[in-house]
Amino acid sequence: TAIEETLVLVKPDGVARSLTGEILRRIEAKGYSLVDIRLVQAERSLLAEHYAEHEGKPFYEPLVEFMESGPIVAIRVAGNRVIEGFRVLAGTTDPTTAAPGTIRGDFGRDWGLRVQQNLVHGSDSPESAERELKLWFS
Ligand code: DAT
Ligand code: MG
Repeated sequence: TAIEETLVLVKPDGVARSLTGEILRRIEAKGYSLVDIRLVQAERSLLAEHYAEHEGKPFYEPLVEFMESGPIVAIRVAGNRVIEGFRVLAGTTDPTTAAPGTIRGDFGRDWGLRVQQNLVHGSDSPESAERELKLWFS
């Protein structure tokens, strides 16, 4: 086994739609552990660091504005290969085609209308997880 930690964010759309409990339920049902959790109104500086890899892309500005638009639930999650495993639970980036049974596939709404609004974030690698956990929990 390889016990890892990852950063999960319930984005403002997930919080506003009262899906936090459902998302936590899926994380716990999979056998992962909640290590820490907080409700955050994210500052632009935090979001700029969090999404540094996307700076300059056409969707960057709307993405950051959306992430500033309301509270986010940040969760430190631990488990065996949880970094990859949570991304499987989340489903692909575009909810329009995310598989049924995934968070984005079951609850995400048409991406064409609300490009950034795909309910959750999960770190994509051990390096990202370490960097992002420091940003959101320090
Ligand atoms: P993920 O969140 O699946 O890791 P990502 O890191 O590539 O995806 O992008 C971060 C967020 O930016 C994503 O959750 C939604 C938005 N996004 C990504 N690609 C996009 C695109 N081509 N058009 C609009 N928004 C996009
Ligand atoms: Mg990403």
